[in-house]
Amino acid sequence: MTSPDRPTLGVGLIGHAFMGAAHSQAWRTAPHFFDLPLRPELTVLAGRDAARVAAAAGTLGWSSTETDWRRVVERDDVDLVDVCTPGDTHAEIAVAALEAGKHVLCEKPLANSVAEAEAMAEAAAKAAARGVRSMVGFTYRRVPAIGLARKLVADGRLGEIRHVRAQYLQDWIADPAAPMSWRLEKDRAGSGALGDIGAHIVDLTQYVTGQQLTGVSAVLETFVRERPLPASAGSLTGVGGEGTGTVTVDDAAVFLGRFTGGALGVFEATRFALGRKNGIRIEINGSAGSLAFDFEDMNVLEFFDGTEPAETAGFRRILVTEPEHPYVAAWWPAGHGLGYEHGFTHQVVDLVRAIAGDEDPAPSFADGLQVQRVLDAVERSAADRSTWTEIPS
Ligand code: SOE
Repeated sequence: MTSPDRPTLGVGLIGHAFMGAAHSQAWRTAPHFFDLPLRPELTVLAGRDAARVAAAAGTLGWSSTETDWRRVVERDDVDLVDVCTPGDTHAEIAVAALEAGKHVLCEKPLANSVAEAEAMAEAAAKAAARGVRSMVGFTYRRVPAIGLARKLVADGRLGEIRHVRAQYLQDWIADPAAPMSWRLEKDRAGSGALGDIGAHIVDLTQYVTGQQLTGVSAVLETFVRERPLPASAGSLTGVGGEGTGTVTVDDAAVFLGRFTGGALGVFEATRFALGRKNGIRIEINGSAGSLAFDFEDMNVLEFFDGTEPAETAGFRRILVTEPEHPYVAAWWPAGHGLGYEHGFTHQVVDLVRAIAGDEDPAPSFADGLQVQRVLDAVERSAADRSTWTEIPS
């Protein structure tokens, strides 16, 4: 619990759809469960439609609203700008906020292109020299089982990493009648399954292994090219609009990669895996052990210790709900488990502590840029039908 006499951190959130709601609950909840050095205040929520943003502010707990994000960046009672808009606006908002001296949390992927991400990373580096901090929202890093996986690798429990297998599986557009959304428009989202969910498994595998991808070979596919327009903008499900729209992004991305430490990676990101709702599956095989994670069973990490006698060795199901596990002590008694929203809460906790401690939070905009370079290499490899595409460092 954060003491009421801690200095405040005025937050301005831009965007109030799915991610805006997830971030709102994190800003609301974090100070109640964690002892934070600054007390976040839900100062202002921004959205383009006055009636919709007012309704969202009431539901999500924000004290005021704006219909122009520029007003949020200008306001003296805002210390931090949280960017939860589609990717085509990330660079403009984040750079303006950093230049105005506001800390920034920006949803992933960092940008829609490498050029935008470079500008953002440059603005972040300049701002950091003035004590202004920035972070990109690769939220799943903050799942306790992922934190434990990273620790096991860093402690050498897996030995030398040989194989990295990663899938991000959803099915929300497997039905050709599922409506258009901004996530299916290249101009707004940058890419499809690749940037929306593939970016997460690129970040997660690099985070857990402590290694970076050096090159890729990829294929992308768009299975359904025309879709009905939605009843309302931003709706992921409700059809009912007039006519159809053209899908201009990939529906699925599959690629091979090689990591700095020599490990081989196999990646699959798709929204067409019928029955898989939010399956983030990661399996890593090293010379001394293996581990496996599936977000659909997110409180569990499977670990195989190759040093155990063959007679009794086997994958062990670790219930990652002990107070010794990352973040867990702040929540419930052992065995009671955490959910999707906790990753967002932990993200806020780490960001606020970094700001107060005058440290650069991770993942930084530079980390976001590096992931953007991987996504770009995947797109170039798929477009060229080339065998191998290097990722510039
Ligand atoms: C949609 O595919 C989405 O909301 C992603 O954009 C998020 O990053 C992921 O957490 C859940 O799925």
